[in-house]
Amino acid sequence: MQFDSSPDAFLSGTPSTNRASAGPARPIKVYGLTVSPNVQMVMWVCLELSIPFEIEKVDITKGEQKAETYLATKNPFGRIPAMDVSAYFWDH
Ligand SMILES: N[C@@H](CCC(=O)N[C@@H](CS)C(=O)NCC(=O)O)C(=O)O
Repeated sequence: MQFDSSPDAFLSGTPSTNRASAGPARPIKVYGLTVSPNVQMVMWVCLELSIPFEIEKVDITKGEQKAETYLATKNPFGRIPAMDVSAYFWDH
């Protein structure tokens, strides 16, 4: 498997290879900031497994991880990353 480790591939969430057997996959959502090491770990695993993902920005420097909506719908612990994998897995 070829792994594209370029910053562009990393930040775009575009896997370097296509899933061999699956149909068109809707990307999972990763909530957070790409400068966060914990978010980067999720991105890294997605890229290694060719799981498409998109980053939805949650800016912890602005306290967005403690916003009422985020706590209620994404992560009650008020941290990043949080992930929404439903669209990806339910499509397969
Ligand atoms: N993996 C742990 C740690 C996540 C974590 O510590 N994230 C940091 C950013 S790298 C964070 O959200 N910090 C903001 C805060 O704790 O308010 C978890 O998911 O609970």
